[in-house]
Amino acid sequence: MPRAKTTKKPTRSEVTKPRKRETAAMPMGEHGMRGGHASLVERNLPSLADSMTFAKMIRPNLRFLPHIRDLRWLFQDLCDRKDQATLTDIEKSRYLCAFEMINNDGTLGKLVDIHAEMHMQHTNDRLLPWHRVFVLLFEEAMHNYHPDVCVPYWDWTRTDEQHFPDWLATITPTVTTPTRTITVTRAPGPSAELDSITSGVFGPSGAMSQTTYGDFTGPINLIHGGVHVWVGGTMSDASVAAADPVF
Ligand SMILES: [Cu+2]
Repeated sequence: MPRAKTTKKPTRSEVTKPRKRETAAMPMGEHGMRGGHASLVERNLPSLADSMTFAKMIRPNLRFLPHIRDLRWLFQDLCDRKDQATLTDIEKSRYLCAFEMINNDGTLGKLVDIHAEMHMQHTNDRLLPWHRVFVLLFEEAMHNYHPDVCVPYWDWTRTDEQHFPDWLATITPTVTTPTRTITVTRAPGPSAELDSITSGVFGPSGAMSQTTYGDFTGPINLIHGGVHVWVGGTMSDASVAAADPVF
């Protein structure tokens, strides 16, 4: 019996070809990508520059409106980075919606693969700046769908937040990257463990008592790794960790 015709997987060159075309067709700054980091987004996630969403479509048009100030809620320049425990139900649902959208359009998968690559971004001084740019790209991708969404922080040093965030507990997405499919799993540890990691932050020789960046990043790397391991499952493996929305 002849084998059923299967869809041919694109070769690497077929996958990378449109990237060149997109970059050439979309000069920096078009479609309302703002200022300096437009090129950064384009370079790393060219499909973002090429995609067109409602939020993006109205952004450049509204720039010329005299009452743009009344629309600040839609076009905030900087993110109001809130404690995840203080988010309203609307803020949580918008965040989850934007997360799902960038998962569906493939952007999240690309970011997960970038994080899995070797950029020397862990266990050294590059940890904080590298991940700051990574979160910026992640946030910019979500702004494609919800311009007012900001990545919140989880203050696991607070006694009342020393547990896995409730609103994310049931969110275990399957993320398809350009190279694999990842289904998020977790195995959070006991609260007391987060409390002991906290002593590395505020303790006598903890991260916050350091006075130079070099001295600060040493303990921060250990603390950061400790929380990844505490969450467990996907988060405890750097090659897949960024697929978990708690990341
Ligand atoms: Cu990382």
